Amino acid sequence: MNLVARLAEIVGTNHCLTDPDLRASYETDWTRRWSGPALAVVRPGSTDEVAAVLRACADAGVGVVPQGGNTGLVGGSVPRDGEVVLSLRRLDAIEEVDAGAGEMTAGAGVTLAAAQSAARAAGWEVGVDFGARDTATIGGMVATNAGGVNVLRHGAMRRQVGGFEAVLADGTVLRRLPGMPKDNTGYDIGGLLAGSEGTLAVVSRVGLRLVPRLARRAVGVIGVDAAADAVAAAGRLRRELGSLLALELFTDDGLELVMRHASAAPPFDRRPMYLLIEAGSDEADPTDDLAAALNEIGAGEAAVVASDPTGRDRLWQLRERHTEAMNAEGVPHKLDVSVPLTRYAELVERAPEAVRAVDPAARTIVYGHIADGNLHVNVLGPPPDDERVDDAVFGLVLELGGSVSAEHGIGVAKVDWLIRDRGEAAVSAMGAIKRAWDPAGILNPGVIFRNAA
Ligand code: 2HG
Ligand code: ZN
Repeated sequence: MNLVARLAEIVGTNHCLTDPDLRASYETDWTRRWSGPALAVVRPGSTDEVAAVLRACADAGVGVVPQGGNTGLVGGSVPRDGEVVLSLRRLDAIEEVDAGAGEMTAGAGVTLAAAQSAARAAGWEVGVDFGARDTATIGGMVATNAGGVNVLRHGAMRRQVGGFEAVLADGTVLRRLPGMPKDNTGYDIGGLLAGSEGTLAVVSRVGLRLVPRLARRAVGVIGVDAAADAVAAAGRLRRELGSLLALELFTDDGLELVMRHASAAPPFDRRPMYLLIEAGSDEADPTDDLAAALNEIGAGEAAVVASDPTGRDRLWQLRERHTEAMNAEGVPHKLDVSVPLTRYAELVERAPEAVRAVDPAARTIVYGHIADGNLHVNVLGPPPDDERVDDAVFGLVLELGGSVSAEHGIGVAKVDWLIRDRGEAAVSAMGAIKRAWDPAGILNPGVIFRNAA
């Protein structure tokens, strides 16, 4: 029996997609920068089916590209060259929310938004949040160690993983659910899976460690004149505002695009840059604290604070809709980088200059999670395969002592830069792990490593 027939037998004909029209949305990434043909898209409905699919692909020596919500930005979840796309979206059951322990067991295909609703109903919250919440899945978030807007308070996805279930390339199932807050029994496999980008195993279920729900919230936006002022303000807010939950940077160029494509209105007279600040508390309303902190840092007239859900959401849209506004303008280069906070202002100033040096007509828009030293450098204009843009920005980042991937991963986009960032010894140690877990190199070939096996 050929592989496709065997896969159809495992998951059912309806869930083994070979028709090009049905495969299309699984074959192209969200930015339209990466796409490739899949042999088939399979949508297993259970862990056993995931294991059987992997065994069948291993027997046939065909690569497998695991895929969650396909919201990744580094080309790690779309096929390159006739692999089987393994969509985990049907594993969408929230099996258990333990309100006493603050834990949730969820299938890999549960969306972040669904996990958040279930957590909130039990008085808890998911520690990670970001704009693609309606589509991104918990399994994909673990596989990519997703970050987002609350990392400064709760850490990235790795820190939310209490337990896991994952399927190795040969179909073996590893399970530690729901997991325990303290567990020092040998290697931390859940921690290793976080950020492995589908190259070591396929995450099928996750034991999430929830964080307390901070139901009372306030959001502020202030204007600043320069990146150095934004960094200084961010430093003070981190020290002085105990209820700080999120601290984001965007510029007037970015706001301009958001206004054009998402019909948003500026909160006050335009300034070169803006900081968005969210404070949260479970008891006292944090609005006064936030307003006082913004006053202390001299925000003056260029400041606005909202406590009601609609007003908060309106302010958040100014930052969250950047990604979609970029996409509406064209196919952007997306360079997700981080540097030590002491070099952040320099990065914000110099990244556009570095891009201009290779393409004077390019438009560079930056925004990001300033408290984490994380900047999203988006470049519009140069064609997606113009590597000079990526080289210019990544070269600058390494000069500033930073990382070429803060939260989006390596995918296929940054494979050549991994070694320059981490060095040969570290990458060869990673390669040894990859070969031990997936000797035939069938899991997400071409992601993280150029030659998987
Ligand atoms: C964000 O922070 C996401 O909005 C997407 O990580 C970043 O659009 C981007 O480059
Ligand atoms: Zn981000």
